[in-house]
Amino acid sequence: MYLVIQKNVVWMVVGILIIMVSGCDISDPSSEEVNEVLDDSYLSYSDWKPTSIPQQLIEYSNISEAILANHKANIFWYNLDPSNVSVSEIFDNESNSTNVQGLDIVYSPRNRGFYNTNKSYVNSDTSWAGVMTTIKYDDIIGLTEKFNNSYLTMWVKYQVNNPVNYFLIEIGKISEDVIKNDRFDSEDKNFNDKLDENEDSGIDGFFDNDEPIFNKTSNLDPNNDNYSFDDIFYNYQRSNFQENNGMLDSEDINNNKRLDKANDYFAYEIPIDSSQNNLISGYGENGWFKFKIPLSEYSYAVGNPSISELTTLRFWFNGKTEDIHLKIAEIKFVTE
Ligand SMILES: [Ca+2]
Ligand SMILES: [Ca+2]
Ligand SMILES: [Ca+2]
Ligand SMILES: [Ca+2]
Repeated sequence: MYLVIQKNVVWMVVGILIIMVSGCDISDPSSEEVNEVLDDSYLSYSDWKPTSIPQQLIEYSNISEAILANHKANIFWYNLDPSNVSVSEIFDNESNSTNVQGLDIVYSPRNRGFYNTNKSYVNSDTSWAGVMTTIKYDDIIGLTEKFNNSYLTMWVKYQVNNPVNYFLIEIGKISEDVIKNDRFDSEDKNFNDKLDENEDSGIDGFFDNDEPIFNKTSNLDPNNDNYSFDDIFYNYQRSNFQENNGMLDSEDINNNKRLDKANDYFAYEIPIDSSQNNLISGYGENGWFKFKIPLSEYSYAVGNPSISELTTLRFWFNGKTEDIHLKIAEIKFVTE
């Protein structure tokens, strides 16, 4: 069992009972939504960034932050090129020729995550990894007044069948301190918002030679942050790594020029099972289904979240499972 899940199984049961009592309407959306044009907000891979260590993992595991950094597994995310999900694939409607840019997210716990310096990492029950993005203010206008009728909806398809697991979705204020040191780590040494020569080091600020415990035969990339992408086999495992990726990277994902360290958020445990799952509101074709997550029915809260400060959205995964691969065609906040 996974640590976070065990501690919160009571909440899950309560949550499921609430959903059962309130009645869960699983309908076939394909008849009513055939002409739907999917929203492509939040689907560009470049909007998603590495995440800080989830606060509840620190609290429940009784493992220090420094050690949990060594338990970070790999996660990678990408857009296949070009726009590769056709709306007709989901709704079985050949007349709808719209395409959207599907976002693939893969939790790969057998592999060591970036900025995890533990060369002898192996996957364990306390392996973890996640991604986060900033929530656009315009997308949640009106949500505060109608929080009880607000939802996060997502069109999802699993690329690997791995039904006996959960993942976490979190909404609120989430720490940007990815390299956990209470300092703002950035490649932008001279604060000019440009990637200058000798800045593309990864947010650790070191190129390989200067990373601690560098060894030119046995440890070429101690901080495990070197970007690579294999465009022959389309291996994306290291495509979000930051040293020599040609992009200016920093911990500041909301672009307010400082490190936000607060952790005040709502957490939702999402069962991966796509057949017996109260958070699924409908099914499309070809394995697609729609999550509809009631925002007021969170599994638990971390810190003191406020519905008027929903600034960050995080997905994270936990445990030593097989790879979990989500393909997402829409992420949307909805108020009814
Ligand atoms: Ca930091
Ligand atoms: Ca970079
Ligand atoms: Ca580096
Ligand atoms: Ca490196």
